[in-house]
Amino acid sequence: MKNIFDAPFLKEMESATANMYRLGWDERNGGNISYLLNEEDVGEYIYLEHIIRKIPIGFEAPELAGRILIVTGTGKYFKNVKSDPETNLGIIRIGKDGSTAELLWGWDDGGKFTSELPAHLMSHIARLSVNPENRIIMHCHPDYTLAMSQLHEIDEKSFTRDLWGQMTESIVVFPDGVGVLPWMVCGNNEIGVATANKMKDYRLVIWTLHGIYGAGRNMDETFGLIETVEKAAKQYILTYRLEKKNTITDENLAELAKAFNLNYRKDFLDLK
Ligand code: 2HA
Ligand code: ZN
Repeated sequence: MKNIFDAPFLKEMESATANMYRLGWDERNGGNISYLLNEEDVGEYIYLEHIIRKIPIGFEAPELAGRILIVTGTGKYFKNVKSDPETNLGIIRIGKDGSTAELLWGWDDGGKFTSELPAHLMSHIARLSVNPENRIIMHCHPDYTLAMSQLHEIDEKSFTRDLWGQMTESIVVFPDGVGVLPWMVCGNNEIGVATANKMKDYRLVIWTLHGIYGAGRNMDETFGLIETVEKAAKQYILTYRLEKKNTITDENLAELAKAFNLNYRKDFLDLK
């Protein structure tokens, strides 16, 4: 067996949580990440037949039965993951029944997975149905995205258009736009279903007055999506209600889409 503390997937979780904390996206126990792993990769580091504990998930995810994920823990702080991954993270396998998490490693203080596991698993199922290569679901509370969600109407077309309009890179990074949910109670199946429904069309979903969900094939892609939305939201806030001398027009966005061969949400632009 190789040393789990050298596992690339563990290092990716450590650096993602450390970076997110450093950027102020994950105060206290805010935020959560789940990462679908390949059985062969995990099997090099832990015995897959050794189940430490079985933890009820609270809903059924038969689509993910047998799948293994590394997940942040409930009540755990992102700032502490790097110095103590075994307490703050867990590796779980979804049991054959689809409603039990088999703990294979981690949460050595008796802890368990994030309270947002329903939203994560349902989002994985939704994203996998669109892109079988999707492996990451990431949630956090970035400042400017949160501030923008206080000021902006809850409308996917205008929210996306306003993010795209802040800077040239936006439409290039997220041509599929952002989904937006109204304020909801978090941590339950209802918000999980609502998030997963949006995830069928978007890799990014804003939770109004709470934060953002991102999905991607790997950690960099997912992190980069959220980072780019947050940067655009920062521009929105920095220039809010100020007189703008220069703007990106719908025609400019269409030019960008052509130049970068983007498969973008054409219905989000009003082209003449
Ligand atoms: O895990 O961010 O949404 C803490 C949260 C809940
Ligand atoms: Zn949250």
